Amino acid sequence: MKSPFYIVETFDALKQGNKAALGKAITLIESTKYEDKEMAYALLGKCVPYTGKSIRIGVTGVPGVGKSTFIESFGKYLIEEHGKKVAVLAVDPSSQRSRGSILGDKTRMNELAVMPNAFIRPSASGNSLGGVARSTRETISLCETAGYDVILIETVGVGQSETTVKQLCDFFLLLMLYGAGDELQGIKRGIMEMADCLFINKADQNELLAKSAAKEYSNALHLFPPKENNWYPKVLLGSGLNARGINKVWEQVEEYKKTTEENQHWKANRKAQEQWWFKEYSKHMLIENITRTETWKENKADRIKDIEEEKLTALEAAKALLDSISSSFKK
Ligand SMILES: Nc1nc2c(ncn2[C@@H]2O[C@H](COP(=O)(O)OP(=O)(O)O)[C@@H](O)[C@H]2O)c(=O)[nH]1
Ligand SMILES: [Mg+2]
Repeated sequence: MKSPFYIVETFDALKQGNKAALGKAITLIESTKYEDKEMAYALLGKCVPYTGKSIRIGVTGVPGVGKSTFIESFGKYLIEEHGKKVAVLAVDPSSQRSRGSILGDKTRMNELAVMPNAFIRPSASGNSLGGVARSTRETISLCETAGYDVILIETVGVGQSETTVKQLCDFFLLLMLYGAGDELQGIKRGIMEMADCLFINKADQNELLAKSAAKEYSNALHLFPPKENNWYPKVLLGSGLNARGINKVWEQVEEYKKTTEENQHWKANRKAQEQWWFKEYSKHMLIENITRTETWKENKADRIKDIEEEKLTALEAAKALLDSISSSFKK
């Protein structure tokens, strides 16, 4: 049981940018224990006035494209050249199973990890993307309260995760590989359409090929309908490994912020995200609150037996289970 002063103490330490407190606070909001929830909500409530001030950048692309390497260089650049405080978070539910990519990410960000103005947190615990993304969103609030002004969110580019991660960030950066002839394959049209900037990575290996890929992608982007926010994504090329071209990426981020602040889209996007998360949270809370009741647990066990004994079909059993919950509400 945590002391009643826990929230106040943690919050004060957070505001002073204490990394150990930030780490502990994240562990609290990631906890799936019911008794930790109230504390987590209380802490997040205190953070509200201090959140929203950072730039949240999603970095996506297929495994091996060089996201972690890019983030290491980019993070160092932002700290050293722009005096930023940089937090790195990962949204990758698959890493929970192997634990491999957590270690991988850690070792690839060795230099960034030891910088006083950097904070790196690997993927949250949680067995679904929804769970990971929810706690990542709350982690962003905690990082902002601790004074981090650029948040980099690494995510694997495998389709479904992009849609959710898009709801976490202001700017979406897609890292791309190039190869002979198949430039437009391997990455889904929908993901390209969501990107605010494309970065052809590993240009240090074959500059010519990288350049021709950049041209092709650039042509492809022109075929997409113009975005509501009046932003035209650019295709850049460079090397995360050699920190080449990363300054251009930052220029794009700043220009994006300026453009969308002027046309009100920056705020509109954050507001739309707030609505999206409201739906996501309420759906989750509904499920969580109902499935932890005894009525649910008992009835569920009975219905499973009914299916096993071929008394009910799956659909009938599900309906009966829901009916039992509804009638318990009426009592
Ligand atoms: N030549 C070259 N190799 C790179 C570059 N960026 C990353 N790599 C290498 O590509 C591999 C995968 O990088 P990593 O950052 O872990 O990719 P991630 O899976 O997208 O996070 C590693 O062996 C890196 O050293 C780059 O800009 N140039
Ligand atoms: Mg990685």
